[in-house]
Amino acid sequence: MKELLEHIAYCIEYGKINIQSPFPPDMKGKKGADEYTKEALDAGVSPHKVLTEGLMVGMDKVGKKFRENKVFVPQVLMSAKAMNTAMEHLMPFFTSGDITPKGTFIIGTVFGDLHDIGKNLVAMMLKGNGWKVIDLGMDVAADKFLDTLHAHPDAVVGLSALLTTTMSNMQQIVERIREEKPSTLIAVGGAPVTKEFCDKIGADMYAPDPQGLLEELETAC
Ligand code: B1M
Repeated sequence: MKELLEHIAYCIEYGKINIQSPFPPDMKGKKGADEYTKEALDAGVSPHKVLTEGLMVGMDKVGKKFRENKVFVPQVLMSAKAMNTAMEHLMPFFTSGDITPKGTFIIGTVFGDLHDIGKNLVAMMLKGNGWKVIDLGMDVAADKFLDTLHAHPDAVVGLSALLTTTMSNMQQIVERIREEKPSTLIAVGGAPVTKEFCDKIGADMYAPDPQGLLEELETAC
């Protein structure tokens, strides 16, 4: 089991998506994050373990190398693709049997920001906990959040940002929502975001991770 988790982390770290993927060249023809994730789940490894002790471990390593300029955007993109592909296998395990949704949650990564792995994870966990999730993707403008909100007036809005430079775009979106639909509950999150920042821009909830967000929603809704 430990070996499978190590394989998963390694495939994320080096951006090996699946057996067909020719990247990285020295892993050509070998299994990737796709196959190892499926194998681990089939072998009874818990989805939570696959996520935290396999996928996230690999992504943490990429993050450190990226910061130190030891890998560059194309390699990180391959890691992201491998991570998103592997996460597809986790989805059914996080899907609850609830028929009546707890509410509607509109989520997106704010405009200017192309990081979607964390946002996808949050969306997956919310779905698994009985929320109807409308995922607007990444690089999402205020207008798109508002159009969707007008179509789903009782929805909670969740904004994700991974860059210190795009955090300020959260503020613009919050301001627009407050102008047009002041009673909307707004949650913010993403690595550089803090509770202080949340309060400063007038959002309602901050959570460092999906579990924290679920707890905040439990209290607020
Ligand atoms: Co980028 N990147 N990146 N990157 N990237 C970071 C974020 C960075 C910290 C790397 C570094 O320098 N160490 C750095 C940001 C520095 C800063 O602003 N302080 C950075 C940079 C600089 C950049 C570029 C500017 C690089 C360049 O072009 N020179 C560029 C910007 C592009 C853009 O967005 N306009 C860029 C590009 C990219 C890629 C496209 C190559 C790729 C993204 C691919 C994709 O997402 N599809 C990428 C990646 C993968 C990363 C790192 C390596 C990993 C991010 C990630 O997915 N983490 C990252 C370094 C790192 O984080 N160690 C880095 C895993 C994910 C599960 O965690 O997203 O934090 P996270 O989500 C968590 C929580 O934050 C929380 O829950 C999730 C699960 O626990 N959460 C929420 C997230 N959203 C939430 C919303 C909520 C609640 C909780 O409520 C609504």
